[in-house]
Amino acid sequence: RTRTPFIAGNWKMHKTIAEAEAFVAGLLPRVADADGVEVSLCVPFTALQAVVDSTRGSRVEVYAQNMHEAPEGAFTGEVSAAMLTELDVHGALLGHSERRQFFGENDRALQQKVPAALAAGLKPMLCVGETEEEREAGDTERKLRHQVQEGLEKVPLERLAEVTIAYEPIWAIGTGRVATPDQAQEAIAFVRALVAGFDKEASEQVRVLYGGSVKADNAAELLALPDVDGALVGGASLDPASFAAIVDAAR
Ligand code: G2H
Repeated sequence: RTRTPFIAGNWKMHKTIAEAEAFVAGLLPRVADADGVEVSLCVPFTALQAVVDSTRGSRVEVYAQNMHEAPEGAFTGEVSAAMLTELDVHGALLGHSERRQFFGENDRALQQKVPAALAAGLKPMLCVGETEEEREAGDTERKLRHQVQEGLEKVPLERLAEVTIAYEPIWAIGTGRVATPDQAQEAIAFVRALVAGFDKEASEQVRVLYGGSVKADNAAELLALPDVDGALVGGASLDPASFAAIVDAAR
């Protein structure tokens, strides 16, 4: 394999500082030997500093779950890239389906957010995926094409390979309904082909993750697929033992 496997946990709106610190204490010994796997946690803003401090020197990188595209301004409730880099945060999850669904985040904002993150020194993880209705209507590829093309459009070509893309079919998120291996491979290969439309070489380097009800017992099968470079894990990332088991499956 030429691409480093990447397992990211997305805590969503879970964990106080105390709970986050207890999680890290449980996780670090369990992933100390996970050589060759990139591991990150997408953490609520309030616990970022604590998780950065408690994971320093480990293999675990820390991502925010959102970031505003502007450097500063009258955007009440939002957080800028500089506010994140000041805390030594490594990256930012961008365009998670819950942000799109509940907070009106759209492709136009993401077109700004992905390059803004890169320019500030944050690793962007762009989330894409179709709804159940879109899949049933045969619109999966059209939706993915739109989201990937908009999200990457303003990224300088020489930095394209630094973007991670998470393919999360919305019907598989938090539902226990994981995509079949065929569905995951097909959609992720399609996402990679879309990246090739910008730059062939970058498409071979970009990591594309699968997300949606990944658990310790289905991870190995998904991670063995040729185009699947890792997983974005929600529910199963809340417990250190189950998250570490998924990291283990990527080795
Ligand atoms: C999809 C995923 C992580 P879950 O949102 O982002 O969540 O693993 O709970 O389906």
